[in-house]
Amino acid sequence: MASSITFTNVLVISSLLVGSWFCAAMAQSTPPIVNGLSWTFYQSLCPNLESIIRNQLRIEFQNDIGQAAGLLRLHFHDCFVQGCDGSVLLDGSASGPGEQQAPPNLSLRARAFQIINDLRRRVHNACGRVVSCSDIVAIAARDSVFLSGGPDYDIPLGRRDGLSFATRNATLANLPPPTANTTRLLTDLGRKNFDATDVVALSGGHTIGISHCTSFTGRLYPTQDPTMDKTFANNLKGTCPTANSTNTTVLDIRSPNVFDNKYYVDLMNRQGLFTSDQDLYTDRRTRDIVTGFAVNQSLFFEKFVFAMIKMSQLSVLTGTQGEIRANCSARNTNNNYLGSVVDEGFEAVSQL
Ligand code: HEM
Ligand SMILES: *[C@@H]1O[C@H](CO)[C@@H](O)[C@H](O)[C@H]1NC(C)=O
Ligand SMILES: *[C@@H]1O[C@H](CO)[C@@H](O)[C@H](O)[C@H]1NC(C)=O
Ligand SMILES: *[C@@H]1O[C@H](CO)[C@@H](O)[C@H](O)[C@H]1NC(C)=O
Ligand SMILES: *[C@@H]1O[C@H](CO)[C@@H](O)[C@H](O)[C@H]1NC(C)=O
Ligand SMILES: *[C@@H]1O[C@H](CO)[C@@H](O)[C@H](O)[C@H]1NC(C)=O
Ligand SMILES: *[C@@H]1O[C@H](CO)[C@@H](O)[C@H](O)[C@H]1NC(C)=O
Ligand SMILES: CC(=O)N[C@H]1CO[C@H](CO)[C@@H](O)[C@@H]1O
Repeated sequence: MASSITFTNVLVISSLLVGSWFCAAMAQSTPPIVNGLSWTFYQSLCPNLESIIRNQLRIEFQNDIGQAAGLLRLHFHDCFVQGCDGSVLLDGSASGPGEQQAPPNLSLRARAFQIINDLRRRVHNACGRVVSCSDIVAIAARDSVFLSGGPDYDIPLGRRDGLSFATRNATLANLPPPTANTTRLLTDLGRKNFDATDVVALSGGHTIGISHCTSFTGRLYPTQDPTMDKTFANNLKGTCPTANSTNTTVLDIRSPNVFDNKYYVDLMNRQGLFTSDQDLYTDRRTRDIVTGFAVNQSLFFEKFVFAMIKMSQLSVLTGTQGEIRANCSARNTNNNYLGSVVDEGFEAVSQL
């Protein structure tokens, strides 16, 4: 695939500029790429990697489009805690509590983990054990955006899988809670080098997917958050009759399964679900950015792609760091590694 942002308006410009479009698009819309990652990393190692993943996800999403949201959130959690190193995938049950056992992770979808392992099996069957689980998560998140109606774009590849769990404390420290206000988001994400535009754009991930009642009933009980639209609040009380209800609701009431800019329209109508969402419109530092995205979807897509490529490179392992896991749920050293390779019919493995 060509290395450029390919949503409509940029695509038109790129195709006109032929020879020089690559640099033009890169300079405009792409954050710096860290050493060790590249746009063509698997070109010879696994040329069909991206089509294998996209084709399989098309099938998954025809069956359940909700999984797109699960995969997008998985990538966010992976990257924010200890870097995009696949550590969120490690099954903690055998080796003690990891990211999976920490509260913010409890609502990650079990099916998202299964889909990643299934994609890993397909990719490794085609190419051998050359593609990392962290790259598979990054590609799956990108495809989830596109297959839900969002922009298509390239991401740099070459991440390696981490060898260690993130601690419960590291998870809590790195994932802001839904009760966070804009000050907290700007501070927390600012430490990871995201600016206000990035923060508002990344929050637009909430244009798809669902939430459990407990993530927002603090805004309903015992007292109703006055910034919340009254009708919206009453409907939410129907969905969540008590603060501890186990029910779920959609994050974007206007178009819950479509990756579009309606999330920002929700915020302008005081129908954001979390404090962390709604306060982006209340706070003067981010309000105009919200409005800008609400009135111009192309602008949102452009800033979202920029911020996602940035997020997808947080503290990545590259080169000979880490490993390429044979099973996304476990470190290779915790596996009967040769056994699993023989089971899947490989003869040789190029990287250990
Ligand atoms: C900025 C701070 C963020 C906070 C405080 C936050 C918080 C949350 C919470 C509390 C949920 C619902 C969990 C539940 O109760 O089931 C959620 C869901 C979700 N978040 Fe975020 N999030 C943030 C940023 C992001 C980012 C950067 C992305 C991706 C770009 C993202 C994508 C999603 C998606 C897609 C869902 C729905 C998941 C599903 O349907 O399974 N979030 N988020
Ligand atoms: C984790 O955080 C808790 C509360 O902040 C603290 O008591 C505990 O010592 C921390 N654990 C580790 C391993 O840092
Ligand atoms: C934002 O939240 C922080 C705690 O994270 C709090 O100290 C601060 O007062 C809040 N700011 C506003 C304007 O509510
Ligand atoms: C869950 O939410 C739906 C839709 O709002 C509502 O009809 C249903 O009664 C709720 N279920 C429970 C157990 O509260
Ligand atoms: C949920 O909250 C209600 C009151 O708000 C309480 O009566 C009930 O015991 C709680 N249930 C659980 C499982 O905590
Ligand atoms: C919307 O944003 C795009 C992308 O930045 C920009 O090219 C376009 O001029 C904007 N449209 C309007 C009507 O402002
Ligand atoms: C992958 O690792 C997990 C965690 O150790 C284990 O439960 C699972 O059976 C493994 N899967 C395969 C196919 O070996
Ligand atoms: C409680 C819960 O949903 N935990 C999830 C955390 O991650 C594991 C990964 O194996 C999922 O299976 C769980 O569903």
